[in-house]
Amino acid sequence: MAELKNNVAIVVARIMIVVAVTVLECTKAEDYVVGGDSIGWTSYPPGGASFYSNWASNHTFKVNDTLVFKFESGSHAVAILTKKNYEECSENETIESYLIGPARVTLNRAGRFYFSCTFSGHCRSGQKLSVEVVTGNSSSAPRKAPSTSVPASSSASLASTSLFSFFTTIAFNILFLL
Ligand SMILES: *[C@@H]1O[C@H](CO)[C@@H](O)[C@H](O)[C@H]1NC(C)=O
Ligand SMILES: *[C@@H]1O[C@H](CO)[C@@H](O)[C@H](O)[C@H]1NC(C)=O
Ligand SMILES: *[C@@H]1O[C@H](CO)[C@@H](O)[C@H](O)[C@H]1NC(C)=O
Ligand SMILES: *[C@@H]1O[C@H](CO)[C@@H](O)[C@H](O)[C@H]1NC(C)=O
Ligand SMILES: [Cu+2]
Repeated sequence: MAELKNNVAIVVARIMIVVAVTVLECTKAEDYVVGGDSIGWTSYPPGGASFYSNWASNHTFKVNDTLVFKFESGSHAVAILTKKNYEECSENETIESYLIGPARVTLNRAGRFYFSCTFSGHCRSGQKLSVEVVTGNSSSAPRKAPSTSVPASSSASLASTSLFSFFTTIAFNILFLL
């Protein structure tokens, strides 16, 4: 009987390790296509300047997630600006700029980022985006409900989630049998 309990304890410990690894995988960095796949990064987005802030409010961005700006090189660009220059659409004063589309920008710190197109007039017509980035831990970064613009690795997260419930169910069944 003692031996059986030991064996069960080992199995439960193994399951707990698998569950822990699965949970860690759920917090790995994701790619977000700015504005969604069909609109992308463009001047005159539908609804004007509120379009990209609405898009941003549909997501929770964590440190090391990547924004993918989809645009045609030579027609648009993307730059990181200061708050002041973002608000005033002074897109000629950039911190960092990306001229080749699609541009991948990793959100490498927590806090707020300000982006705009650097082509004349595009910022004022609504091609600007500000995002708040949170430290990537589960207590501070609850995921929002999935929206139409699904992040690229969501199928992986879904698989992890079902794996998680699968192993949790097994763990509870074994504990119940004890
Ligand atoms: C944000 O999410 C809402 C509700 O899911 C959706 O109707 C809307 O189109 C989304 N907005 C953008 C810009 O993706
Ligand atoms: C982000 O990535 C860097 C480099 O890969 C790593 O050192 C850092 O720990 C990561 N930060 C988070 C919060 O995942
Ligand atoms: C950017 O443009 C503004 C006016 O639109 C001008 O005052 C400022 O000097 C320019 N800055 C640079 C670095 O060219
Ligand atoms: C997780 O979030 C808490 C509360 O927001 C914060 O105090 C803590 O430093 C975060 N941990 C990491 C590893 O980012
Ligand atoms: Cu542009």
